[in-house]
Amino acid sequence: MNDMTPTREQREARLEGMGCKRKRVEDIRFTQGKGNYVDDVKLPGMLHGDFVRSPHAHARIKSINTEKALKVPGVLAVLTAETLKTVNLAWMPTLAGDVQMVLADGKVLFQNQEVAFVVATDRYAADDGIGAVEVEYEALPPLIDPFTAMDADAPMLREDLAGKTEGAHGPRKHHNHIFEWTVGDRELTDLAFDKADVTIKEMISYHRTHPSPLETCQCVCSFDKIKGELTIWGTFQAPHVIRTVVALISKIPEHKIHVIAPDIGGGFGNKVGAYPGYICAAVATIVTGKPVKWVEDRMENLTTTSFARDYHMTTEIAATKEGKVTGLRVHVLADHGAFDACADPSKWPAGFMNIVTGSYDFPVAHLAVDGVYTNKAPGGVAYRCSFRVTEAAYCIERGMDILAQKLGMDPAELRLKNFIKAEQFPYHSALGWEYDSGDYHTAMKKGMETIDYAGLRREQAEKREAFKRGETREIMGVGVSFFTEIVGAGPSKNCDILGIAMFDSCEIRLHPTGSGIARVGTKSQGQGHETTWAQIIATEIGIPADDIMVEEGNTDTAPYGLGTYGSRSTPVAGAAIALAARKIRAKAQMIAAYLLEVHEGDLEWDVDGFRVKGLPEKFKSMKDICWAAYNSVPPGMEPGLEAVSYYDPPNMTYPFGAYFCVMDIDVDTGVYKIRRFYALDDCGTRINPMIIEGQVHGGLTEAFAIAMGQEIRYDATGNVLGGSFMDFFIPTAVETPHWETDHTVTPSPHHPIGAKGVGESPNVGGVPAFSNAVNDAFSFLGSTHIQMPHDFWRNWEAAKRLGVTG
Ligand code: MCN
Ligand code: CUM
Repeated sequence: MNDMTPTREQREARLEGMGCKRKRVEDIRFTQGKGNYVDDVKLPGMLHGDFVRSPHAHARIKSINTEKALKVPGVLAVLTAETLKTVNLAWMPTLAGDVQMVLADGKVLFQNQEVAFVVATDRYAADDGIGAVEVEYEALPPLIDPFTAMDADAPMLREDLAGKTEGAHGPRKHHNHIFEWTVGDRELTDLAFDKADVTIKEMISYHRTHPSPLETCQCVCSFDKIKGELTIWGTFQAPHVIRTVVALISKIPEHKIHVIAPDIGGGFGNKVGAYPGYICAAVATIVTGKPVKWVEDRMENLTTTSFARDYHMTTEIAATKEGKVTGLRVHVLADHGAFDACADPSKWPAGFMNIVTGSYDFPVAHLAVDGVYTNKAPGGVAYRCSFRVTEAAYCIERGMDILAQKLGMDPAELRLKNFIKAEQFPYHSALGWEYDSGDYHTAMKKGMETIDYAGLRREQAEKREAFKRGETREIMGVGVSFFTEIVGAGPSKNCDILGIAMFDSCEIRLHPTGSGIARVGTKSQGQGHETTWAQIIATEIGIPADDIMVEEGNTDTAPYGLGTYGSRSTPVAGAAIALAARKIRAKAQMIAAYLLEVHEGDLEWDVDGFRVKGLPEKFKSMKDICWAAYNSVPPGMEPGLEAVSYYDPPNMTYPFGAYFCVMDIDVDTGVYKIRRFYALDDCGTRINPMIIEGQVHGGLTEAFAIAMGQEIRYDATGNVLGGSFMDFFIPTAVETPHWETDHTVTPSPHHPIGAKGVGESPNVGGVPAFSNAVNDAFSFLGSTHIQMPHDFWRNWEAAKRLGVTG
């Protein structure tokens, strides 16, 4: 070795592998306006489609007259349910086992529902056409309040289900009932409550909100009549699933359907579902023989595609007087809107809501969820939710605070007392999960020390006294939130989408000169997969991350994967990537042994190549091996260096975190100031700390928005009140607090690289931290629970209700 030989550390650094704060490679094009989004797809002769939408929340359609619209210059076609019936596409299946109207068939069930699809030479002509379609409605009584959905005299929303007493998830109790889902032991739980020293009960609502990504949902469909092939560019979080669904409902053979998800401008769960726009654009291209583009506007996005939450959770906790929890009982009234279009794994009508025991050692628990129809837009699983883990975490974290208040205990102390202990992992929860790993006490204590929790509580006590003496009009709240997530759907034993097991996949192909391409079944919408997937490969096979191109989103080239949502990409595809890389390394080892004329077993892996044990100068780098793979492989071995891996995880991963929010609220104006927000996350092995931090910042900003203002509200007749950015709170840099991030590392024992997901954690843990801060501020005035969102007006209203302001 001479002086020029790089050190081991230099070789490792050059790889930019796992643990490196590698800069995001995709940002080079994003920050220069060079991304390639669906709306950038412009094909010769392309037409534009747009919807006639219902002004009513509930109405019968007496007639649709398209004659005048068809005379509008530029308008070529107007699709209605009647047209779609000729191709058997007036209704489509939902991922939740329900059916959904593509275009209104006989009646409309929510405001802005799709009624007709106008296809024209440009968007303006389509809009003129929309204005010329004549629809005659007969208004019906709307059902907006989910608490009245199952009243005896509630209007029947879904006439197509009239008389059906069985739904996709069991018996239906009422004509507006979708399913009842129960988990846990009811009898033992009731018994725990009978014997409890202390119990609490509170109706905790998680309001309706919307992920509102920067780019709305959109697609371009192009049918080639000669080849019989359909190409769809779309904002899809799960392109392969879309291809299979299109094949199943269109009868076009799956190999003749090409689905391409190009760059996506944020998804947040909004782009998982299948929407009427996709079906209509596909039908329209087949009917007209020309490519058809459909692009939602902001209002359409906010009011029709995939809302989030709308869970009303009656929460009860039983405990001993010393504060040991003994039972949890939760009933959820789930408002699904007009169709059950929740994008959950098939067997999970309420997602993973049964993680509601959270981070605590509940001996028994029972959860019951009733899903109901209302005259609101469908959806329900979106917005960094980990399949309803957001709701579950909010429920239990609010519940624990309310219990602490009743016991007169500190909320952090109550949590520490009830945490699952490090030695209890793998831990079997009362509601059926096996938590893979965790060290909650360490995380919580680290957080408490960092923010000087005890000092904050002392300050709060002093401020409360000062408030009582009339010396200040400000109240101070410390919000504590400790969450456990469940991400990585999922094991095929209990997770599928329309019967397809939720594995994920990676194909790596290395080129002779020592670079390569990795194709993965997931699809980034901003999470930085192009950067981080290459880092996993770099560490596993010693090729610099810069020399690995990552490609996702083209169903013709990527191996079949179930897509990106539920923070599943790292837990599932991340494992497939590592395992594909290990297959390559195994073959590379054989080639290296052949080149070095030793036995495979005589070699050891060393950063970026193989070395003969005990003979350090005998070394073959991965780059050398790539070249050799194309010209001098051992006799009998196939040339080339590539591998595919399909990974079916043995379990989910269970990331966790400790979040703290310090807030001051002026009782006379309701104006709050977030003094401090500290977020400690444990997502196991960290692939790229900078990307994780970015994910946490983004998720916390969304959590802040949801907890403190965002809401899709409806008036009593079903008019959407949060349908534009005038009414729907999108925080800017001005409102957004400063985020302090921290971490511990508790690897997943079953994941090849020990990594857990992180994308949704900040939203899951963030919302309860904000809400608990507000509630904690008001608690000394006798309040137990104030509903979100905690905007200035609601804070002021709470102060007024509690008699501390006029
Ligand atoms: N990561 C890491 N180390 C870990 C875990 C994750 O470095 N231990 C990195 C990953 O390599 C990846 C990113 O963090 O680059 C997120 O990974 P993961 O937690 O596996 O989540 P997914 O990639 O599956 O992303 C989905 C998740 C979801 S469900 C929503 S909703 C959400 C979120 O990601 N939508 C987003 N974050 C988003 N971020 C952006 N910019 N845009 C969205 O639409
Ligand atoms: Cu639930 S929002 Mo994300 O899973 O795409």
